[in-house]
Amino acid sequence: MAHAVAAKPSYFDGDDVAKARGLYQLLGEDGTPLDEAALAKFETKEGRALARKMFEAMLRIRVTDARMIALQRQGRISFYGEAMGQEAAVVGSAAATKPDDWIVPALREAGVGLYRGMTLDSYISQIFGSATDPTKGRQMPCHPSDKEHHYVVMSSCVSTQVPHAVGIAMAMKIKGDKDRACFGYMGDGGTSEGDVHVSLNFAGVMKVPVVLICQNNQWAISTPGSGQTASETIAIKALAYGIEPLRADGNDVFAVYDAVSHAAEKARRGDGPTFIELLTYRVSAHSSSDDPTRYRDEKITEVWRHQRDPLRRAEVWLTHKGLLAKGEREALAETIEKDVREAIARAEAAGPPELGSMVEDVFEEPTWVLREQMAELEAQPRAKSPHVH
Ligand SMILES: Cc1ncc(C[n+]2csc(CCOP(=O)(O)OP(=O)(O)O)c2C)c(N)n1
Ligand SMILES: [Mg+2]
Repeated sequence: MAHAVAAKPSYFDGDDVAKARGLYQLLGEDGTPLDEAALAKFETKEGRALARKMFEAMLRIRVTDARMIALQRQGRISFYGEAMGQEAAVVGSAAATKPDDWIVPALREAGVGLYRGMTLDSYISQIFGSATDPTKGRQMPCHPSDKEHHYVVMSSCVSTQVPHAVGIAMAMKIKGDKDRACFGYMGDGGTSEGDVHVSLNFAGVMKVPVVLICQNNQWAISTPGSGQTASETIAIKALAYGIEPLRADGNDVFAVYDAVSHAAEKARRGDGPTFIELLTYRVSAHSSSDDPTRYRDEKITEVWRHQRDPLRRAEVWLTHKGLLAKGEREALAETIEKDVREAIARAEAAGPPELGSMVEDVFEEPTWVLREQMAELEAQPRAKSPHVH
């Protein structure tokens, strides 16, 4: 039974400076509830289903990432970037999107695509660049896209996705789209790019329906947050552009969902942009090509890996509420692992795309130059790819 909770002022009712300096949290580091009133929405019938779904989605990222890193180490894929430690920021924000919205991700948001319905087969085929890859092996691994679910391919050039997101939101506004928003992601490092500031200015002036999300994982490859900005917080930068700043604990999936929902509903009502800083930590290396032991104190990483683990935090609450039974996490992880392994087997069995597909899709018919080059290429002995077995 719901018990009376003394009304306390909501974080969202604070002034913008307080929001930019604060940190919205619903669960403590050990999973204990900090705000029963705000958490009550996850205890209704739909709320409970959502809480479970978000936990499963976080676990899917954790399990998939571990498998992909293993494949990279075995030489079966060329490259991978994990989202370990950032699963709550990814999933909590994904859960606040609606099917009609558009998503313009940065490096760590593949889980947003998966949450929205991108299949594991599509995701994994795109990592292999196999014949089943909808983009025909033309992207680097970890640059997935999913047209059906409005998940735009990640742009490798840091922060170019931010003007893209603001531009899409501007198009929505011009077209008079109702009840729709665009979500643009970036990292902490990305906020030092000029693109972000130009975009924030434009979004503020034009009041476009955009939700800009910065996953502050405190590292940009080897550059720490202290080397990135002299600002008190990242969220506070939005104030200069007349944009509402929010700052939430990125390892608290419920706080992330609430903060991003607040921004999304505002955008869908036509009340303009929001900039959200999600404070988290990059527990993994930057990518499979990086060794963080060379530039950071991994004792700090261990604190984030264990004490501040976003999955454990949600798991404690879910278990306490009877939404997750003993041993269920392990059973779920096993099912996900099986699904991932099967999708890997299918992607590998499909082999690489047809050589001829290289010249498709640019011209209606490949030009004579392309046909000639293709004939020459086909006549060459084929070197075996180190990534195809
Ligand atoms: C314009 C540009 N500059 C540099 C790079 C190389 N680069 C790739 S990721 C990255 C760091 C990004 O850090 P951050 O924005 O914090 O995102 P994170 O990797 O932490 O998710 C850099 C410098 C790039 N891809 N594009
Ligand atoms: Mg970063």
